[in-house]
Amino acid sequence: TITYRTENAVAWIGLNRPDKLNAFTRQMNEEIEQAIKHAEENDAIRAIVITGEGRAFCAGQDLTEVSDQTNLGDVLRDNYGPMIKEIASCEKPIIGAINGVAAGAGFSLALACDFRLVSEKASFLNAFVNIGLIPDCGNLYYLTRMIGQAKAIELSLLGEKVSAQEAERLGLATRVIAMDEWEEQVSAFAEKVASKPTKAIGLIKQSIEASYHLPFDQYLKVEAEGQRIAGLTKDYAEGVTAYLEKRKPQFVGQ
Ligand code: LHQ
Repeated sequence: TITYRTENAVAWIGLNRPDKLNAFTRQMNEEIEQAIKHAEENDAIRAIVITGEGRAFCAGQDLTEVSDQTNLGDVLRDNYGPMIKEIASCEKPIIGAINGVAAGAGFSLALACDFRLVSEKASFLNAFVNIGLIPDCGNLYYLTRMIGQAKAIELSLLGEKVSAQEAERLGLATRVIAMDEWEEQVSAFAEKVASKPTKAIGLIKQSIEASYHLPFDQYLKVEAEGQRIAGLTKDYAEGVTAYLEKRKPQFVGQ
């Protein structure tokens, strides 16, 4: 239900149920989790792209797989939890290449990424309320932080489509990309991110996350520990040397 390929230092994960707008099945949840794990374990990979095959990014849970008898709490805990936690704890940068509509848990998946490159024909839909459910998979955790409570409430309670342009105004989109430049620009962005000091990126992500739930003095301890680790990397040594030699650094991700 997904495609996986690597090119240079980038792992490409494609959600691959195009005739169902890449709606999630349990199998797809598991395959995404495994693919992220696989990319994380491969030292040669320094950026991960998640995108959708066909016209959609992801329409959320496949609604033909769940009924009103299904315990949705268990579905979240068992099917989605491991996938979302894998993404949230991933030390490598994850780029959501939002090629088309991202609805329900597909919207949540987009929010869990570090960047959202948004096609001009894409849209976001917090669809849950339209079927009597609440946003899940960390959706409100991310959304309130990204766009503030007022807009998060608006999107979640009204359940209306947000266009790519509106997403950019709200701060949801890293950038909006014209359709005729889509593949080239997404690749160029992914390659750029992959050329950065990968260990520092992982530590920056951890620090941002820690900042939300630690008192300041404890946050400073996390920061000092992160900087200790960053200071031991080859990329730090290269960064300083390149600066002093007035040349561009060649980071290796170690
Ligand atoms: C679909 C779906 C879909 C199945 C389109 N399922 N077939 C929920 C429960 C359990 C626990 C965990 O948490 C969750 C998380 C969730 O994600 S709940 C929210 C689930 N998602 C939705 O409610 C969104 C439903 N879909 C839509 O609102 C629309 O399809 C969107 C806005 C995504 C796209 O609209 P259109 O571009 O007009 O396409 P379409 O509606 O014509 O869909 C094309 C086909 O895909 C169609 O099948 P068909 O056989 O008629 O061609 C749809 O039935 C199918 N499809 N989403 N979630």
